[in-house]
Amino acid sequence: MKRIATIHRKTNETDIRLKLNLDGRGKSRVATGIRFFDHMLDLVARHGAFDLEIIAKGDLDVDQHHTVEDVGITLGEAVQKALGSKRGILRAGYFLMPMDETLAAAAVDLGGRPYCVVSAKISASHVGDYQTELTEDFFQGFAQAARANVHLRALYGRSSHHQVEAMFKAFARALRFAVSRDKRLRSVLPSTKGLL
Ligand SMILES: [Mn+2]
Repeated sequence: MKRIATIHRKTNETDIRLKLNLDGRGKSRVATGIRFFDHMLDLVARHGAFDLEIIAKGDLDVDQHHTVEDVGITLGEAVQKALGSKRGILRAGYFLMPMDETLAAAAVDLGGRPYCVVSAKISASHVGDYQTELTEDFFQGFAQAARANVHLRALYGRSSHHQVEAMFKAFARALRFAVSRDKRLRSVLPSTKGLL
């Protein structure tokens, strides 16, 4: 069964079209109107080995908040949809991602409990054209919609660009593990509760 999802999410603030293949080759086509954010989403596809298409039209004349948060929500919805029953997946994953002087950690659990913690002290208010603080809003949106635990931390670093980027890369690689399938566990639900 192909683990793909196509989502069109439209509100008064944003209009987002997203296609996801969890078993892709890292190909992406992303246009959100925020160049640095496009760069981060391209990374999510490449480091997660997903195929990802996102066309987002948001009210950037207000600010970037709605667009970034809603892309997070839409990506979370797509992961949830593409995973289906979640039978046979590893369910949880973590990654420690260095980027030059920066180190970031990510842990993801697709166990059905939405919760997000982002811990980073980033000095720049903007990286390129992107409002740095929205990184947390993106991952909050993702965690709620994917019903996932997402914990992210920039442990240290100098460059704000590197800190944000290392967190996105760590997240993508942690998620890549969490959605991976183990043939041996093909029909097994990775929970003793019997529901995910
Ligand atoms: Mn970069």
